[in-house]
Amino acid sequence: MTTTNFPTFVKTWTPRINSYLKEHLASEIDTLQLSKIMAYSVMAGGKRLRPLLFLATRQALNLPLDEAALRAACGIEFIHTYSLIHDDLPEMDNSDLRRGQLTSHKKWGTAQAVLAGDGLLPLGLEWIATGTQSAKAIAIMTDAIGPNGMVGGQYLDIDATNNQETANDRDLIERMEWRKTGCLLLACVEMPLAEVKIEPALQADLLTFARSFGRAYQIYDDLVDVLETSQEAGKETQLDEADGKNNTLTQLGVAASRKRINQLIQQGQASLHGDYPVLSGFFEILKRVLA
Ligand code: GRG
Repeated sequence: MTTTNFPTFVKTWTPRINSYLKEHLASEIDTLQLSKIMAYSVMAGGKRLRPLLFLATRQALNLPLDEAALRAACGIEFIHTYSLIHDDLPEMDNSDLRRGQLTSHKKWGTAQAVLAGDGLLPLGLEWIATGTQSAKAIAIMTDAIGPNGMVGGQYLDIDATNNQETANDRDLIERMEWRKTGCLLLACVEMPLAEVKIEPALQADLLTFARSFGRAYQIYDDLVDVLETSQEAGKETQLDEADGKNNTLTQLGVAASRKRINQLIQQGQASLHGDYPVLSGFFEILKRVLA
């Protein structure tokens, strides 16, 4: 079924993603307790934004939304969940709450949480490989999450924390936020694009959409930290300032950060030319933090 609007797309595909994740996490991991610890974080909710973006891009490009696509989409969610588990560790952001429940290390112990994340990363890559049958997709994903992508962004984030030298360095913070969060979101659009031959102009437009959304999403996430309660956000909030984090929000303040999100939304929407209502709907998520 082809869905033409974002809420219907989310309502249709989120339960399918959740069912596939639940069933296959249980049946494809033979150490019961490890599978339980991995499932604890994966199945705790989460918006499934990245698999939805991957599937919505496939739909926009008239690629099949079959079981193989669903498997690859769920592989992306594993990789995202690994990053959340590791990001929450005492040696990283030291968070107690994630997705409305205790973080993995708080519930199961640090070694168990590290291993649950370590298990999700290769399993995610395996699901993307078997789902897409594409070496290109794996290259896109490993680039996006490696030292020049998500892990590199996380490194820069830690390096910039409580660091006066970087507090006012806009370029560094832009690079850090893009790598930490934008790269993985961009990969969700790049992987389907790698499967099709389309007009270079259309390809450029879809990449502009993905870059605008990916860039805006980290600023949105940092605004959630200051504007929402823990209960509203499902994770601890009001942490970044106390932890000495440097980000777009600490550099520019709330009003200018909202302005930047608005600019990115306009840029991303313009690149879609009103042609892709499901992709365009992803920007609605960001509006939650705009006054
Ligand atoms: C420790 C080897 C090692 C690597 C660390 C932890 C890490 C690599 C990278 C972290 C990157 C990170 C956690 C970025 C934040 C991204 C972000 C905005 C997360 C929130 O995503 P949502 O809003 O959350 O989609 P849900 O819960 O809805 O999925």
